[in-house]
Amino acid sequence: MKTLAVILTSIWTATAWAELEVIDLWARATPPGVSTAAVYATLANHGEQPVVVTGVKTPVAKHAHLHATVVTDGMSRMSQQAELTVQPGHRLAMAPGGLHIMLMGLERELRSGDRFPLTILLSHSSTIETEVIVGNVAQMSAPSHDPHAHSHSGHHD
Ligand SMILES: [Cu+2]
Repeated sequence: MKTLAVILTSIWTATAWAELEVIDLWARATPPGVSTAAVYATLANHGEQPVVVTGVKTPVAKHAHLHATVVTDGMSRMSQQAELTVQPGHRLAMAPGGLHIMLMGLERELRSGDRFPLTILLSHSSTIETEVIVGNVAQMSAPSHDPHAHSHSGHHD
């Protein structure tokens, strides 16, 4: 019975994070010389327990933080969030002007069409390996026929 209990525990641990779906993960392309970038995604919790995102990391940036954009006295500021909780059955949308993942100290320029890995850290030491696509929402839903097209329309904050 002891062995069975251990197996059940590890199955629960393995499936706990799988309940979090990461949808439409994308980053904004960066102009040359800019060392910060924002990453957006929608996190959907299909499980029955709250999922707590405690951090993010990626090889393309020295630091990656969870940020919220807050407007105080008409001034838009970003504040770092220690963690984000996605309640069971809920979706947490990260979007321009709101919650986002902030990359600081970029190791390279992010060009439209690039992909890079990003690890989402959850409580209980579990992680989700994801891949970020560089571009904008319009480009992602309707890929351009010309990969060298530099359309900057569709950016909106
Ligand atoms: Cu930010």
